[in-house]
Amino acid sequence: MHRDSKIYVAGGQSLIGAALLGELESQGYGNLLGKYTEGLDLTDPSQVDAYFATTKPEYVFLAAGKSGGIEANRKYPADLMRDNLLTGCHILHSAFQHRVKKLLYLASSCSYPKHCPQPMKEEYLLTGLLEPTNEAYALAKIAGIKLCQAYRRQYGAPFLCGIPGNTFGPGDDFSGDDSHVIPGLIRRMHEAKQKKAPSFLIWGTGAPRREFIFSRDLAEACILVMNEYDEAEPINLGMGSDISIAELAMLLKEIIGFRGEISFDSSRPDGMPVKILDSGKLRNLNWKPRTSFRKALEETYQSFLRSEEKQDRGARTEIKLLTADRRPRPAEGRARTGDRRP
Ligand code: GFB
Repeated sequence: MHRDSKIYVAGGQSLIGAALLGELESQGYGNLLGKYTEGLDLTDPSQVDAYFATTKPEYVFLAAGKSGGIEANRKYPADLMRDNLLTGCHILHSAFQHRVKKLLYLASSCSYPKHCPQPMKEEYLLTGLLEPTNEAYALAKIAGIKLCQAYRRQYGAPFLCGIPGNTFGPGDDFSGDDSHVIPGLIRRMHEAKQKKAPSFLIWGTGAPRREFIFSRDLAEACILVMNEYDEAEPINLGMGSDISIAELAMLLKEIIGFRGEISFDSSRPDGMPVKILDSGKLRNLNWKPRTSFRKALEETYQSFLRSEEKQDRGARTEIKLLTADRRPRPAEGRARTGDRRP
């Protein structure tokens, strides 16, 4: 990519998409698309094609498609699968039709089998059954990988696939129940701190291990891959270290300042027992994460606090406006008087 190349980040409002736009901008790429595309429905092929025809992007990062944590995957498997299948399908086809120079499709580490040897190498994809809690979403992501490879094989399309670890960062979905573990724990633990709750319940046993990657570091890795990698085989995008959910909860407890006890709700599912990527190929491109895990968690917590403050301010303004609405306004009085005039 050149600094003036036209680059489209599909899913620019998603956690990874927004981080990509931010990182591209800070590296001096100035011709970016995807920041303001709220009206565009990526599950509609005609809208996607019209967008490509009008904007003519040269490079595409495909970070679109709904995602969510273990509970969202339990509640909405159809929505997650359909959205990711359609989005992937239409963007890949339009990118092929409009001859983009390169496209990087972002899959997910849940595409690997439930009982995969660890760390997971790219060649272990499709060597075993998937984790049931995210099977629908994972199948859609695998279909995306396979579709990229099929376009490459049949038409020589310059499509790449990256497989990120569990991503987190500022601007994450902190909604609580449907979020991934880091933003979900941040919200729930912060609320427990505010209520001075004596204890806090972690979902599952706390034993599963996850490899997390900070969204800004991931964005940097994606840009490097776009510039330096050109193989049909996917490339893992991981930090290289992992942590148990129980250890993660203790770290967040310290950062958030929650003083109660931590306990575990083992009636809830654990999901995959371990998910650690072998990111040797990425290391060979000379990539290393810049941000320490603790600093990345702190930055994410600060972003949560800012978003809460913004919401509180919004709610206060709304209350003020409602109260003001109920007061008789001089203008209204004048209008009424005026109305009575002949
Ligand atoms: O991040 P997470 O929702 O998804 O959960 P997965 C990771 C682990 O944290 C699971 C536990 O063992 C959860 O049971 N956990 C503990 C919590 N407390 C909480 C909490 O408050 N919220 C959440 N969300 N989890 C997802 C897939 O799997 O990984 C998606 O479901 C996606 O499809 C994503 O691929 C990367 O890592 O288990």
